[in-house]
Amino acid sequence: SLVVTLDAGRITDVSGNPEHPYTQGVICGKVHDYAERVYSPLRVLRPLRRVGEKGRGRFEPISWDEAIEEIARRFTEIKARWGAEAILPFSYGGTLGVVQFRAGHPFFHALGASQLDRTICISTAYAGWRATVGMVGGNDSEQMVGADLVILWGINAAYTHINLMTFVKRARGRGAYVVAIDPYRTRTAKQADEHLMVRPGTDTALALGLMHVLIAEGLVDREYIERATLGFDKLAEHVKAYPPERVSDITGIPVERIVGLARRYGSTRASYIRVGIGLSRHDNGGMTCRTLACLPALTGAYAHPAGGALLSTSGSFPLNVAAIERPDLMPKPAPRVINMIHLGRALTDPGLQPPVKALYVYNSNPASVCPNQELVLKGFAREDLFTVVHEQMLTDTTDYADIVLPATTSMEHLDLYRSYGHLYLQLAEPVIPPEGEARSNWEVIRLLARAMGLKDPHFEKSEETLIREALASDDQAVKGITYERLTTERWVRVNVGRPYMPFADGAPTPSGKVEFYSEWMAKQGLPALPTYVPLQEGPENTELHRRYPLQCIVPPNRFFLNSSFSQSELLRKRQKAPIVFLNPEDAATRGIRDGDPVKVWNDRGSARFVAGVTDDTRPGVAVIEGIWWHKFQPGGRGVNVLTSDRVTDLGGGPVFHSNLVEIARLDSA
Ligand SMILES: Nc1nc2c(c(=O)[nH]1)N[C@H]1C(S)=C(S)[C@@H](COP(=O)(O)OP(=O)(O)OC[C@H]3O[C@@H](n4cnc5c(=O)[nH]c(N)nc54)[C@H](O)[C@@H]3O)O[C@H]1N2
Ligand SMILES: Nc1nc2c(c(=O)[nH]1)N[C@H]1C(S)=C(S)[C@@H](COP(=O)(O)OP(=O)(O)OC[C@H]3O[C@@H](n4cnc5c(=O)[nH]c(N)nc54)[C@H](O)[C@@H]3O)O[C@H]1N2
Ligand SMILES: [Mo]
Repeated sequence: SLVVTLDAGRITDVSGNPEHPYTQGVICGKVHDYAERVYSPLRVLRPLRRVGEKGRGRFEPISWDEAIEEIARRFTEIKARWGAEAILPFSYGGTLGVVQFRAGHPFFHALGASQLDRTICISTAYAGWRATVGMVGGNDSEQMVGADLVILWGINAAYTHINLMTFVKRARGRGAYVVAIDPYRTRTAKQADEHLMVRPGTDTALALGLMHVLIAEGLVDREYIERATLGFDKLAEHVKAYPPERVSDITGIPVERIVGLARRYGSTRASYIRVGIGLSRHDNGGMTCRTLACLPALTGAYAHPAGGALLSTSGSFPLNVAAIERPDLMPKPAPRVINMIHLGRALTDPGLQPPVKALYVYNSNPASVCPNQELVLKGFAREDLFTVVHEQMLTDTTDYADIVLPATTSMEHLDLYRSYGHLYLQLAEPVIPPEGEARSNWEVIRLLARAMGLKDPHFEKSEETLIREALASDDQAVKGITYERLTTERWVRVNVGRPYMPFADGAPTPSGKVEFYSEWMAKQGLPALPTYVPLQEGPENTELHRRYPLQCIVPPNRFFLNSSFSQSELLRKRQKAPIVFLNPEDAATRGIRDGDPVKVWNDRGSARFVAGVTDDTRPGVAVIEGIWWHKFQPGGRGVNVLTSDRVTDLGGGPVFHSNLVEIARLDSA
């Protein structure tokens, strides 16, 4: 929740709202400087039409009428010649507002366009979590303040969930022992009492090692297991195969640290595990999340008011989103589905029928954020592809657009916000009028619907009406939370009670229990019990590892939000340069010194970085934080030329962190 200060109609300051129970007055640096973004010299202020080559980003201004007329004409032609599936919408997280996030859905559904499977972030983690506990939820993170042990597992909260750190610090101030589990020493790990520098992609093995000790030493809660779980006897037999010695070999963590953490965890019922999405971005990421969700069920921490675990609170906001998405407007049979992380393939596959002939991008910067960037850019460069990009900024993606449309920021449009970290719903009203000729996602979709002759009354609705319809859900968790309440109270906690312990007596799985043993996993072709499955692209792939001996993880940096804020000169300066961190040992064998320009490459591509030599990362693991727009990166290519468009074990998500590379000094490369 933000407090925005205006002077003569201009934003002069943005700060965290001290009254909001989760924000508590704290916001991150990038949002503090939000005015810089709203008034950025790279802001799109008028509709634009391409005049130069694709990729050059050269445009002439046109009117809204001309832009909408041209898009409607091209969509109509493409639909007539190739069928509506030749049109593909592409959108993701530019705004997570309930209306503006899914504004395009009803239009593209009614058109019969290809559907987009939005897998790039949470699909894998959520699928894994659901396998064990049946819903995407967990104990309220505010309750962590009362915990005696906090484990931050694969989450760099100091960068990515800054408000969570308020509660971590309070817990620690009360005497809680804080453990961070991450392949490198993040800013979060530096604030913890203990850091386990796990080898990327081996967390399942680590968790199985903990389970081995917990069960062997009788540090489990028999009563909770009996009452609320399924498959304990099978699990107990199974984890005998994961003694700490074996787990130490797999994870790179010393035996005594594994045993130590297991004993600490087993003797603390007020233990709170906060799991990040990061560790799901691996070949085996779904299995990892499923496995971690089992741990609090062994000790009974799920039933402790200051214990348990959380991946995300998304499942606690059962809004009526169908009222906004309108899947009923789709023709039958439903149009084909394209996985968003296969954008490059979809744009270049000669066998795809019909081919993708038109792309409508909003809320996303796919030229920067999608894996296998070389293939994505090859697709974007197609002269016969009609690309529309609705954007706030002149990004790497708008450089390839035929038409660019100016978008409002969250300061300029109305929306309803839920959360994936806390339990409050909130309304945000515009604080300034749209800059230039900017329009919100929903306004543009309404214009397009009218221009394409779509008659459904849905396209007459206002943003406020859509919010009211989304709130009109029968679910107990949001019952009684009305538009009026939100305008007067500003934020409202969902009706889940306090303390919130959704798995205290079981879980909404098929068996009604927390499932150590999962039939559903078996149906997906995966082991039914938590099992360590090595990465496809990791050291166990010895042939590939010989050529590319470094595991390269690519987590967020501090001052960007995915590729957003890369437009800001101020924040680019704070971020210094696109950096690859590597261990002094790996640097020495390659003759690399701190600050050297280097190239990082694999079979998918090559990009340039500055070497950051540090023992914050372990030998064999390189770290590239953040996504710089590649137009600001020397060599014109970004981190995602290195990442693969392979899918994970569950949910069709990306394997951003399962990535083998080699690094060399630029002058010798
Ligand atoms: N400043 C900033 N904040 C952000 C974002 C941003 O770009 N910048 N992005 C936002 C978005 S969209 C999301 S989804 C969230 C993501 O936020 P997080 O849930 O924190 O996920 P990641 O940042 O991808 O990864 C978190 C940590 O997982 C670690 N990791 C990688 N592989 C492994 C592994 O095998 N095991 C373990 N234990 N750890 C591993 C990474 O090193 C990283 O420190 O953050 C949001 N917040
Ligand atoms: N290497 C690497 N790649 C990653 C990740 C990583 O950690 N490392 N993280 C992945 C993750 S978790 C995610 S979620 C994705 C995110 O990928 P994206 O969803 O593409 O997120 P952003 O890069 O923030 O780009 C969002 C764009 O939407 C625009 N925008 C913002 N608000 C609006 C609006 O209201 N309307 C319109 N039309 N546009 C708007 C912004 O200006 C911005 O350019 O990236 C993924 N890619
Ligand atoms: Mo994300």
